Amino acid sequence: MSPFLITRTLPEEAADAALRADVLRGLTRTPKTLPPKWFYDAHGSELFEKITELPEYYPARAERELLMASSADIAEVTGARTLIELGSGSSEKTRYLLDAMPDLDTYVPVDVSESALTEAGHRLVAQRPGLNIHALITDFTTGLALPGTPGPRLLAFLGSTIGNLVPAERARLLSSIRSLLSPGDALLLGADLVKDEQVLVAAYSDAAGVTAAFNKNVLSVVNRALGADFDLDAFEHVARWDATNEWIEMRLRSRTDQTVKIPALDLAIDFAAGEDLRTEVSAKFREQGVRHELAHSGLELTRWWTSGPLYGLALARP
Ligand code: AVJ
Repeated sequence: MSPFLITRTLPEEAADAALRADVLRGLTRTPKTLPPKWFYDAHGSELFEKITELPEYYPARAERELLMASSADIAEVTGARTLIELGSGSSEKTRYLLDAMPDLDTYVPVDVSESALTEAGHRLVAQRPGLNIHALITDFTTGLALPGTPGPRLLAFLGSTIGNLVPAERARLLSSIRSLLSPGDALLLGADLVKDEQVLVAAYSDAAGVTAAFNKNVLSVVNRALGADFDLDAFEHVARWDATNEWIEMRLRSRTDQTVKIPALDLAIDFAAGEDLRTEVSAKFREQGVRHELAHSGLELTRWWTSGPLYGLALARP
C-alpha cells in the first residue's frame, strides 16, 4: 500500500453550496453573522500563519511549548498506534507529538484544505518513511467517518479551534468524537484559557493589523465566490471580550449606511452605519468547564497540562 493515501469525502461542489447557504442565512438575519470556516482561502490561511507569529497572539506559542514539554508523556500514557488530527492544516501543531511517537503506525490528518493535506503529507512521507499517512479531505463539523487503523488511537483537536464553536455546537462535536472512540482510545484537546481582558483583546487586534486583514478577508472570499461588491475599506475590524459567554468576538463594523449586492444570490444587503457583522467567536476555557463539557459528552478528563495561566491541554477518554 502506498504510504500516503488521500481520500475526499467532501464533494468539491459542496463547499460552494455551503458558502451560498451560509451567506444567505447569515446576512439576512439580525445580527448578521458568517461562520469562521470561510476565512481560510489561500490568502486567509497565509494571514493566519502570520497571526501565529505575532507577539500579541500567544495561543499558538503557548500550545507549542506545552506540546514540546508533554508529548513524551502523552505518547507514553496513550501508547497510541494511530494519531488522528482534526483541522491538521500544515501539520505543524503535531510535529512534537509525531516526533515523540517513533513507532506510530498511521497518521490521519483531517482538513478541508486539499493543498494543505497534500503538502504536509508529502513532507511527512519524506521525513517518516515507515509511517502510513491517510489524509481525509472533509469538514469534520458536518460529520466524520474514520478509516480502520491500529489502536489505541489518539484523536488530537488542537489550536483551541474548538473555541470557534458555541456551547451547543461543541457538545455536538464532542459527542460525535465520543462515538468514534473505542475503549483505549483518547482525545487530546487544546484549550485557550480565560485570562486578563487586555491580553485577550490584544491577541485579536494586533498593532500590525494582520488580524484586521484576516477578518476582512472573508468579505473578499464572498466577493470572489458570489460576485458580491463588499468594499473592505467600508468596514472596521472590531475585537471585543464577551465576559458573559467568556469568548472573544470578531466583528466587521459598517462605517456608513451602505448596500452590498450579492448577484449570485440575487440579494441586496443593507448595513446601517455602526452595524456589526459577527465573523468569529473564540471561546476561552477554565479547567472545570472543560471537565464538565467533556463529561456531558461521555468523555472523562484524565490528564490536564497547562503552561501557566495561558493555555491548557486536556487528555480525555471514553
Ligand atoms: C485557529 C480558530 C484557533 O480562534 O484564535 C486567530 C483563529 N482568529 N486570530 C482563534 C483566529 C483570529 C484561531 N483559531
